[in-house]
Amino acid sequence: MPTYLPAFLDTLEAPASLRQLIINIAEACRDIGQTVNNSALNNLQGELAQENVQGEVQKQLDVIANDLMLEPARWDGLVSALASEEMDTIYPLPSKGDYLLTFDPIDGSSNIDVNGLVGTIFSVLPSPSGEVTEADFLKAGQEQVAAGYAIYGPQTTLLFTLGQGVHAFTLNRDTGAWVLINPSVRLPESTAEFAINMAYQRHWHPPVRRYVEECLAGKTGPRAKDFNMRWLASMVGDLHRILTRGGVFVYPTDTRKGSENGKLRLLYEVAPFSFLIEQAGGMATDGRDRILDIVPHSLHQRTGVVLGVREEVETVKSYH
Ligand code: AHM
Ligand code: MG
Repeated sequence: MPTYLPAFLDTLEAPASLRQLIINIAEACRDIGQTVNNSALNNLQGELAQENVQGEVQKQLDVIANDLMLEPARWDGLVSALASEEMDTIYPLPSKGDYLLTFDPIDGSSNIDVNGLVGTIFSVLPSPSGEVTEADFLKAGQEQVAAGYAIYGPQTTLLFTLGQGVHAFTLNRDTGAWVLINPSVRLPESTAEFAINMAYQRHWHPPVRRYVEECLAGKTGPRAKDFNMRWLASMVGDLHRILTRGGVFVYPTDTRKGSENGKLRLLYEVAPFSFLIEQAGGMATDGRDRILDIVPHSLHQRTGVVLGVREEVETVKSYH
């Protein structure tokens, strides 16, 4: 007998409101996945003539997926405010729910038009009881009560954590039900696979340069093993592979103008994945410090990131 999402959530120690919120997010992700599947048929590919607050050109799907994530929160009474990669400021709701929800509606947007991997990342923080301001979102990642992502690949898969391990579900596309495929996702102890965009090599700082050079040196180098490399230009895709079979993901700060603080956003990309990776037995840092200890100073703050199998993340850290 398959185990479905609501029944599995009942086995976790969490308030009913949080369990319901995960169900609602999963439903929104199912709708986003369907929209992604049909995007070419419905002329939903391509860019809009507008940019988000970070100066990135928005795709049609970025905006539609953003609305699909907002939709359930408007009526479910569980969320008091939201923040997203695609919204300049926070989005407060009239209802005073227990939670704040942050998300990246379509991560890996550059893959949309090439039928590559994209997904949705989310993070849940406790809400204050009174009026919500941006400052209420600026909490260290360790205050998250839930985090997860959906990936719209050959299968539609959802992984999430409520701080009791990482759980994986796959969508039955015929019935619309989320079916448990792994109650406890764990990272292996070691790996021989790294993920980094090599095109920026000349801009890297010495510790990252050293780490990658040593991986590339293979069996006869200081690491004494051959490494493989993968880069999907989709954090969701790369991290899903790492959560499935191990690896390390590096998107460092570098010397390019605008990349001094890295590319990926702390609140709704890096913090949720760091929570998941730690819960799966891995490690997540900005190169030096634990990501989940960093207190953000702004909503769309960027950070360098090294996360995945502990041994590799420790190695990069030791070079800093
Ligand atoms: P996005 O949220 O606008 O899609 O940007 C984030 C993505 C990550 O998914 C991916 O790891 C990274 O940007 C790829 O960047 P680059 O093109 O510099 O390799
Ligand atoms: Mg993103």
